Amino acid sequence: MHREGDGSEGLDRFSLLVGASGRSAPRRSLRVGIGGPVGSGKTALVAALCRALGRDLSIVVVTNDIYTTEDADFLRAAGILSTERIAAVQTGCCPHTAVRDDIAANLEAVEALEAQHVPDLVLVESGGDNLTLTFSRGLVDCQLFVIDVSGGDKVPRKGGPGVTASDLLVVNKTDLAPLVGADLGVMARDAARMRGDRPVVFTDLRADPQAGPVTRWVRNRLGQPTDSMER
Ligand SMILES: Nc1nc2c(ncn2[C@@H]2O[C@H](COP(=O)(O)OP(=O)(O)O)[C@@H](O)[C@H]2O)c(=O)[nH]1
Ligand SMILES: [Mg+2]
Repeated sequence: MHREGDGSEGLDRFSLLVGASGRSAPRRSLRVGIGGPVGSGKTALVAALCRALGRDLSIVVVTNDIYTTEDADFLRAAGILSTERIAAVQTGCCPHTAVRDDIAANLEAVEALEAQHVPDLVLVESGGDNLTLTFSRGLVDCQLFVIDVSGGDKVPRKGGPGVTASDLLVVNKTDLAPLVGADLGVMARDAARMRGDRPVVFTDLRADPQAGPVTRWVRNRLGQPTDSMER
């Protein structure tokens, strides 16, 4: 991984990763879970992160769909990442189960990609679900929760662990706010009330296909400087 500084931030993350995985063998990747309701923009965000970070980081992606491999197929067709870096898990059950409770299929997919590609960054997209989805810390190191404005500005104050406890809350499709009468100020205020100090970013992936605020957050988690080209 390309990293500046004296390396201490990398060492911190390294030991954290060993602790988080509970495995004896160290790994160098940062595993990021991406959850949120169906259609909020999770796959679009995965594509944006690959677009923004794929030039100087090694990235692999695991998608989860309940009955299909649609998200993996979309990402492969988009050509942002080589196809062998994308694996699809077909959960056949509630998305929670596959990323929180019985994580065996996801862990197997992640570890196979890690063994083959030695990535810096592993993105695990959950199947779309309601506001209660969370990832097991045995599967990922941190998790993003993606909601969008199209259901109106009430979603952040509805709470649920995705909104309150995720490491980063992403409020996507801000371009649609005027069309549905969603007040972004209300969403920001409610999100801050529900989340305390945990960060919230607003994105319009149509206008910003590199998801600048999310890319900077991920770089920060990787211990990389964030004043680069995504700004
Ligand atoms: N207008 C608008 N559409 C978006 C944005 N982000 C994603 N979309 C669209 O929303 C739809 C669902 O996105 P997708 O990433 O598949 O959602 P997922 O089910 O959460 O993975 C797709 O048609 C995307 O092109 C955005 O910021 N603005
Ligand atoms: Mg998706």
